Amino acid sequence: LKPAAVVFDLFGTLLEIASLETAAARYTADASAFVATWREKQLAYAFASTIMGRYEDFDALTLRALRYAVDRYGAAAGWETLADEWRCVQPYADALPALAGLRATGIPAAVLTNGTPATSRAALQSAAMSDAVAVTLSVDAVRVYKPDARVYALATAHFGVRPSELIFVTSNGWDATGATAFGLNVVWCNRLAAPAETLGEPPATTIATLAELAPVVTRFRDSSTPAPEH
Ligand code: LAC
Repeated sequence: LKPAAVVFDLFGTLLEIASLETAAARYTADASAFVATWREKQLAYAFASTIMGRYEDFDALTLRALRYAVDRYGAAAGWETLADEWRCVQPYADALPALAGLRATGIPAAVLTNGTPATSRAALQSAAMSDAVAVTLSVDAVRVYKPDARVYALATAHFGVRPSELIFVTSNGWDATGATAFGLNVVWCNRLAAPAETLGEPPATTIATLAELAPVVTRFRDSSTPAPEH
């Protein structure tokens, strides 16, 4: 069963959020804790705004979360410019090789992200991934955030396929839970060796880095059943 596409989460999966620490260190003492809180609040506001039915785009929520991190840790004047750093988050070292390997299989790569169309496009451009990613789908089209089913439906609608015909790759456990619930063939790239999520069904496959993705995709393509547990 040739997958119609391999759909990737963007921030945290292809792009390394910890790379924001370099810019943050110019404004605050504990850059690591600052960025971790910034990301945690960015996601918390995405979840909360969806549950409340009060959508704001990811750029707006990222700025609100940044302000929270500044209030929590302090930051030098001019910290607002840190919000623009999401347009140039560094790629993981395994990301471009994995996209190149996918290109060799002829299966298109797509991105499905909480990010706004503009910020996601800029981030892919900055990471030299624009050519490798055929299409970028943003939650902004449905004004709710992952793991709402309407987000994953953007991918099945775009490709005109059933969930079982797509592979979805994410490093975020909560995203893997949501995509699995929707019926996508999920590859969880457990980069941080985190425990398995205890909510919902486990992902079809777990890998440690994207270097392990090609054999998973090939196995999926050469079998009629979803990619087996890795
Ligand atoms: C994304 C991050 C928020 O959707 O996981 O790109």
